[in-house]
Amino acid sequence: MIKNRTKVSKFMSLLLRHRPQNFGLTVDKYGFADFNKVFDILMKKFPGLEKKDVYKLIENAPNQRFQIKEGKIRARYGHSIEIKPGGRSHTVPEVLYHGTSPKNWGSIQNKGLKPGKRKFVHLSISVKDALRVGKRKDRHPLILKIDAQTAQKNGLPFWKEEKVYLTKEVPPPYISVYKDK
Ligand code: HQG
Repeated sequence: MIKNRTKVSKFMSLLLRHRPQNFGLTVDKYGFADFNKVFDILMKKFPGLEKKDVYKLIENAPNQRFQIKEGKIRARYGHSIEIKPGGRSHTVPEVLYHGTSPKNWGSIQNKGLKPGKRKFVHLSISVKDALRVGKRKDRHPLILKIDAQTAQKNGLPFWKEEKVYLTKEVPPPYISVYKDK
């Protein structure tokens, strides 16, 4: 059993979302890498790590960061490397949410949501998830409501990765501040 689960998960994010090339790892256009190669790289950094630890870490992650399929592994979202999202544009719920720092609101109002260092804007399916994401940025995050269905009707593509929706950007007309009833 591994003790440093968070460290392993963070390192896997670095490997599969941001810097595969730094570790001699090749990923395909969807971001999939050979699981055994990833495991070899992980073992060098975390001696004693076993494959079952990695499987368990992936299965137990509440936000389904990684996917293992047919001997390959990928990060489902969060990339700064160029990847194609899996599958086609998905039908979206009427609204999606985005948790951010209140400091960003002025700029978001002007420019809309932009992917920043990542390749996609990340949207949540619930206020609860958006709060968790926003709390990474501010103790009292701002929750934004995204008029996703209208945006999709007007041609914006969305891709679903478990509980996260990805899109290229969200223009200001589809964004408002979420208010608790
Ligand atoms: C903000 C985590 C100013 C945006 C989470 C966000 C998520 C703007 C920040 C996933 C802006 C980028 C992604 C604009 C966007 N002006 N600020 N025009 N447009 N922003 O970390 O969405 O836990 O790259 O609001 O769970 O916070 O690692 O994106 O605050 O699903 O698995 O720019 O990462 O996943 O921050 O988080 P990030 P995010 P893991």
